[in-house]
Amino acid sequence: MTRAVLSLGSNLGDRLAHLRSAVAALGDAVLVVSGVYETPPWGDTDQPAYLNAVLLAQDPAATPYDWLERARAAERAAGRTRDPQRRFGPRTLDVDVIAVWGDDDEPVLSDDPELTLPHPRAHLRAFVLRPWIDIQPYGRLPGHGWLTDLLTAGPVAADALELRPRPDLGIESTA
Ligand code: PH2
Ligand code: MG
Ligand code: MG
Repeated sequence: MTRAVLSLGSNLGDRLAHLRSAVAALGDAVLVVSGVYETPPWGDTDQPAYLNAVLLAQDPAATPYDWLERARAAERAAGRTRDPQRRFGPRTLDVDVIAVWGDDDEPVLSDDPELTLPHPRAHLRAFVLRPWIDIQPYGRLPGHGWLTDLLTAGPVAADALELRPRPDLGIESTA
């Protein structure tokens, strides 16, 4: 059994529909979904604003690589194309595996470049931490500590002020 925190992002096309399609693609594995946030582009700033959210998923059989494969399948279904010249460029749907926990509730650690766990930049990204706190207020990012501490530290705190909650937009599955 594994549990996984996945982050969702979209800044091309019907952004809300893309986030919803990811929740639908993950189906019964989804335990809880955060609110949706409108977020300025981080890293490569010359691109449209994103909608971001985070979800917690659980599956009795999934390995960490199964979560990666499900994330990629959801991206493909949303018509994701990759520009090799622009690693952090605009995308219809980005689904990132942020952290995974095993049966024993211990975090999975991996330095495989294909699937680094926890995600190597999660602690720097207000657009991941803020929605994650929605669903796990006492959550910790393995290796980095409390989410609430990370969100209030240094440059992340400044970014957090730029996030706009969008309570008018929901992506929770109604099925
Ligand atoms: N994803 C990126 C690069 N920059 N900025 C925001 N606000 N949200 C994202 O999801 C995002 C980003 C690459 O994965
Ligand atoms: Mg990403
Ligand atoms: Mg990605």
